[in-house]
Amino acid sequence: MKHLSVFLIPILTCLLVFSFALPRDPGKVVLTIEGKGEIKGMVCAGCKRTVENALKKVEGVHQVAVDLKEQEARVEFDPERVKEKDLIKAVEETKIFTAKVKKRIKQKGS
Ligand SMILES: [Cu+2]
Repeated sequence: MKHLSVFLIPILTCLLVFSFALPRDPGKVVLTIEGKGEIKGMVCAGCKRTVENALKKVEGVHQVAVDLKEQEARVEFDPERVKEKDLIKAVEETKIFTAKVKKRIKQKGS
């Protein structure tokens, strides 16, 4: 029995470490960014930064890429901590822009 645990403990430790190291499937969404009122949309680097910063501030957001030409923001986030409405709310809070979901990017295996 003793020699069995000599094998088991390293294996179990290994599995435990490995399960933490495995990246969890992130949530991925593309948001269409629109301007509010007079504002037509994102027109300059400042607009881009405003939207980027607003989204990056949301806890659980991993990555934000704003595309001025497409007027969209790609966001990668932890789906256990962030919901799409949190992202939309964050953009709304700029008081300059609004956002809506353009598409959800499916992960393989989900
Ligand atoms: Cu601007």
